Amino acid sequence: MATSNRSRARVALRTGVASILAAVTVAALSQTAAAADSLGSAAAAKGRYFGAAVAANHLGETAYASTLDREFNQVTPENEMKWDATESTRGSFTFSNADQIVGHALGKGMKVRGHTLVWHSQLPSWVSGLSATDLRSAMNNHITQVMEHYKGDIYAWDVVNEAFQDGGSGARRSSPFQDKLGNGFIEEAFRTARSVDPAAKLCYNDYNTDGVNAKSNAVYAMVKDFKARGVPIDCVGFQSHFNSASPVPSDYQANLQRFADLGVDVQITELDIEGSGTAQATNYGNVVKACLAVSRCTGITVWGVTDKYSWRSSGTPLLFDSNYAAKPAYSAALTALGGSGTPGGGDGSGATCSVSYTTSEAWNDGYNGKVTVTAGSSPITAWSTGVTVPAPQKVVTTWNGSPSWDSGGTVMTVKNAAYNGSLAPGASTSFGFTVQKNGNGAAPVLGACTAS
Ligand code: G2I
Repeated sequence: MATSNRSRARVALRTGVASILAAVTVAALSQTAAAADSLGSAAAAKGRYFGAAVAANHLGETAYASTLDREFNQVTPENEMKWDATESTRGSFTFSNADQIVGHALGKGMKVRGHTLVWHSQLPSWVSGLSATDLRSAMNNHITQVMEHYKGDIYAWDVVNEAFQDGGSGARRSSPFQDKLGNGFIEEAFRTARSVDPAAKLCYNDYNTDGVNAKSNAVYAMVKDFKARGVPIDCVGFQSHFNSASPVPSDYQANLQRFADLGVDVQITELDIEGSGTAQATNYGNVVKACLAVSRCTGITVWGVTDKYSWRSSGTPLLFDSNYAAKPAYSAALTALGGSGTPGGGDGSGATCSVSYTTSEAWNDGYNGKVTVTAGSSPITAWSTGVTVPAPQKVVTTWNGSPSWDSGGTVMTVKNAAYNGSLAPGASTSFGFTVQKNGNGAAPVLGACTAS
């Protein structure tokens, strides 16, 4: 809240100082500053959610959890609900990692999408060894046990994932389910799912179905048939993993619309777009606009919080870089949603920094600490961070930074010196300080780094 107020004050200050700005521009700026300032809140204002795939093992990382909690209002467990994670041994169910994600999400008021009940991948080997009769009962039991466990907690399930082949055939993909149970396995999975949790939305989810093509035509025909025959299906997920070989199709919106016209909701379920800068930002903006243009497109999920942990990290396909700095793609997505385009109501510059600590020297009753300050993906002109030394330690001197202390000399805020505030994206500088231990050898604790 304090940061946000300070940021708004900075925006207001700049607005006032720039007396050459026409009145109409001033009005536009103040409107921008007051707009929704997270992906989730901006999407909610449009009656939609904006979510991210989440991995349980990163929830303990402060920057990961705080970015998730600040920006998103829906989560999809990235791997934790898959068959190999929940039933690696037949009849023995493990929910601890998925429970961690669901607990976190529900505690923050986020929706959870269940991913996924029946999929050929991440399938334990015992499943592929079963006879048809046995496989049918194992599939229905898996759906039943997992859905029972999460009954009431999951707004939508990817009941069946990726059951169609790539390419022009429009055929079903070979899998233990397809090969032994035939086409009817999808219908059976949906009927079982409905009987277990009638309140959950039941979705079919796939990739390379984002535009009109042979594969999406085959899915379309299946959904049309399901609706005609009363097979329970509520939604279709379009994964939307894009890169230069598989760009955002020009008929993306039209394709979403034709499915919506069958009487199902549509969702963008695993969005990531490889690239960087303006090109990536334009693509993200266009995807968001396509969803907003289709009234039954009820939400967008990006496939990860940060490039740092993306399944294709080297393609930097997400909205936050590996230092959790918001990328131009973030601003484009937020702006398309009608938000301010700046993370957490930031100052609009995109300036961020991170800090790390090392002890450079230590002796009997003292040590020299070194803090490295690194700019995020935008250039910065000033930085500031907190350093707390554990009492009764006392900071006796600092260099390469401009400190202010509390009265006890244990908490200081260090701002850049006149000569080391400006850093290029990703560049680092450091400052140092000498501490008198006074009998306590514990290391100092750093506060968050803020930049402008
Ligand atoms: O491949 C991208 C996605 C395509 N649609 C379905 C999604 O469920 C799928 O997600 C990815 C996860 O993002 C990866 O994290 O599914 C992959 C597996 O098919 C996941 O990768 C696996 C690795 O292959 C394993 O080695 C690893 O143990 O992640 C596991 C957990 O980290």
